[in-house]
Amino acid sequence: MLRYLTAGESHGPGLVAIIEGLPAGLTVSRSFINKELSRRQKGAGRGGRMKIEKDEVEIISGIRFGKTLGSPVAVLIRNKDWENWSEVMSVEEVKEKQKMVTHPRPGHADLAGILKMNHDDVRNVLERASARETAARVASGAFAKLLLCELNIRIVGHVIKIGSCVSECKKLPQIDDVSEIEASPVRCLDKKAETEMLKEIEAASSAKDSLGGVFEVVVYGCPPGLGSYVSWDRRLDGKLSRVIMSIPAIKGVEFGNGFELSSLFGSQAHDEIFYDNSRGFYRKTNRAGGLEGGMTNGEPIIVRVAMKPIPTLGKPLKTVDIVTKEPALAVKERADLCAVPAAAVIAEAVISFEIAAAIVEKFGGDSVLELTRNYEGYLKQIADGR
Ligand code: EPS
Repeated sequence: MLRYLTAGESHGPGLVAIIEGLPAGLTVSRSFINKELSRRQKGAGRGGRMKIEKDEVEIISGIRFGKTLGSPVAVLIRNKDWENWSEVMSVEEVKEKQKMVTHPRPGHADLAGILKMNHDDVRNVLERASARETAARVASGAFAKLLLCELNIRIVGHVIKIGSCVSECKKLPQIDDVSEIEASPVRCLDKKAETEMLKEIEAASSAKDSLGGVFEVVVYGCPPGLGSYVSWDRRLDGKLSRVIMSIPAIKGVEFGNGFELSSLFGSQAHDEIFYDNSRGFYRKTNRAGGLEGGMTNGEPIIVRVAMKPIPTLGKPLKTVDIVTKEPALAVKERADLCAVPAAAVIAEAVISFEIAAAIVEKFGGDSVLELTRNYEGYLKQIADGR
C-alpha cells in the first residue's frame, strides 16, 4: 500500500510529508523534486508569498545513496516566511497577546472550521486550510512521478480556461508539448488565449478581485486494468475524483467528455472496440477518458477540473464578526489572485500518486526490480493474448 500524510501550517516553521510504501531501489533525484516544487510556485496571478519562498525539500529519511530503502520517506519544506511569523505562530506561549482574526472569509474554511473546532481565532483554521499545504503534496507526488517514469507512464497538465478566456486549442496535449506549456505563464498552449488570460488577470488585479478556471490533465501509458470494478471503493475514477476534489478551491471534475456525454445517445457516447495484431485492442475515440468500469482501459486518462476563484479578496465580501456577531467585511489576508496554473501542477502530483498507488496495489513488490518484473509479466500476458 502506497500512502502519504502531510503536516504543517502556512506560516509555521515548515511543511512535512511522510510517504510510506515506495518500493526499495527507486532512484530519487532531489533536484527533480525541487523542480516540481518550483513549477507549483509559478504562474501569473500568484501572490506576494511566492516571492518570499523558494520551496526545496530536505530529505529526512528513507533514502540512501540516491535510492529508496523501502522505509518511510520523510521530507521537510521549510517556510522562509516563518521568521516573520514566529510570534503570531509561536509554538510556545507568548507574552504579548496576538491579534485575532474574527472576520471569516466566505468561500474559505474559516467559518465552518472555527465552529467545528471550537476555535475563537480564524487563524487557527486558515493556517492549515491554506493551499500552502499543497507544496507537501507536490513533493509526495514527485516521488510517485519517479516511480511512474520507470514504467514509462507520463503525465501532462495544462490550463484551458481562466475567468472567461477559453483556449481554442482542441488537440490533446502531448508529452512533447511540455516545454511549451512550461514556458507559458498561464500553462496554456493557445498563445491568443494566453494573452487574453493575462489581460483578464491584470483586470482582476486592478479590481482587487480573483479568478478561477479550468485545467486538464492527461496521463499516457497506463496499462488496462488499474483500479477495479469488483467493489465500489476500488474504482479508480472514484479514487482520482477524491484526490482531485481534495485540492483547495476545486469544485468540479469530469473524465473524458464528462458532462457532455449526458446529452448524447448511447450510440454516440461510447468508444467502439477495434483489434489489430500489432496494437491489440484499441479505440478510435476516447470519450470515456481512459476509464471504464472503474478501471483504466489502456487509452490516455483525461481529466478536466474546475477551480473556483480564490476566496481571499482585496475587495472583501460581507461577513459577520464571530465575537460581536455584527456585520463586517472579510479579513484581507495576502493571497493569490489566480492559482489555476499552480492547481494544474498540484493535480498532476495527486493524480500521479493515486496511479502509483494503484500500480503498487496491482503489481506489489518490495523492490523496484520485483515490481517491474511483475509489471512486465502482465504486459506480456496481455500481448500474448493477441
Ligand atoms: C500559498 C501560500 C499562501 C497563499 C496561498 C497559497 O501564502 P500566504 O497566505 O502567506 O500569502 O498565498 O493560499 C491561498 C490562496 C489560500 O486561499 O489559502 C502557497 O504556497 O501555495
